[in-house]
Amino acid sequence: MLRYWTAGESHGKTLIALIDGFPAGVQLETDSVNVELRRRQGGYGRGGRQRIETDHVNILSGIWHDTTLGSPIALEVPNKDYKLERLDDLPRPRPGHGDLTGAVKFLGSIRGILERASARETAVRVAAGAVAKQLLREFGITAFGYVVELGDRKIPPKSGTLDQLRAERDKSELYTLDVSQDEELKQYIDATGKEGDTLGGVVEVRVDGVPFGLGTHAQWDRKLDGRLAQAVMAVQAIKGVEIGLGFEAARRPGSQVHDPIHYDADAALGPTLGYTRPTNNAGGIEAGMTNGQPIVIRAAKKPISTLRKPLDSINLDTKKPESASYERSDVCALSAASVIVENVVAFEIAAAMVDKFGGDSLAEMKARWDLFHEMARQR
Ligand code: EPS
Repeated sequence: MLRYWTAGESHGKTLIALIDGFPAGVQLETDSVNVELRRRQGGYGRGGRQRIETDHVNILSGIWHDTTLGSPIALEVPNKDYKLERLDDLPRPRPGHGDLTGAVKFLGSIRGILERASARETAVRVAAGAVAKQLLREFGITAFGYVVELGDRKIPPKSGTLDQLRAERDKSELYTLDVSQDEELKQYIDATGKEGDTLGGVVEVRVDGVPFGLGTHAQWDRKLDGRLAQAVMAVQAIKGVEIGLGFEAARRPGSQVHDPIHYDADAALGPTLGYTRPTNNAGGIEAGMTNGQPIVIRAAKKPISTLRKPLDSINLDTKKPESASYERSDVCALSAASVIVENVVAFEIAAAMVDKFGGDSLAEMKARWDLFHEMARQR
């Protein structure tokens, strides 16, 4: 079973991820993890913290000569802005954050909640996902995330090869698939920031090269769509998750939702095993199992909860009405969310791969992958 936990506070010494159940024999490149970490720090609309940090990973255990051992992998992303002991508590809970509920639930301070609830923690989730991607790469599986809506603006994904789309996204300061909209979107973010307000949006992740049969219909907590939804919903500020058509499927008759099944012997060596589908409204998952089509998953991110023009709140000590506290924050962290969701999705796909093909070593996984494909093509 491949899984991970994280530890660390936003202004504590360091962020930690502990990955357990990662197969032996995978070459790990630190640089590929660092590229993802720097992408997470980018995107237009970020605040002051990203000018302080230059995120990088230290791999503390689980490798020898840059190759995984099958033992737990501890990852660290240190915080340059380490100042927790010098920070005061916040008196007035900020609506939308965990400030009020956390302070009451844990009978403690707001600071003690916000430091852990902060989206800073996603740095180390991205690091864990970037390690998982290096296992997926061995099987030709890629996860690719981009922004499709920003506030009330839509930036529909374009068609093209994965390389073309990646090149377009990497040109865009917003991580969309249409760089020509950047200037207008930047002005929208600037205008919103000037008002003391913030913006959210929708990100989409596409996973290509996924084999048949990850996840299972047989038990609810091993259905892959459920696992993906949990991982994505658990990203800070995510309020909705859709797979394939998602909510739109509820508005159409069945004939315009379900993907017809065809067979094309020429495609039998690819992920579809030849069972081609003219549409992919299911987003690559039927009955909790992958069907050889790309997985398509979207996440709705609410606007950042810290507002420079604060909402009504109370003073938690006096209970008297006061405006919410303000701490340095971002106007829009949607581009970062596309990187985070891409990486948490990658981790879940890697976990499902380990479930299906065994997790002791890469060599054994590859042998079982080959055997399964050979048997499945004869089914
Ligand atoms: C973040 C770091 C944080 C925030 C942001 C995300 O750093 P600081 O609090 O020092 O400015 O900028 O967190 C939030 C917006 C949030 O709501 O938690 C990061 O590295 O992503």
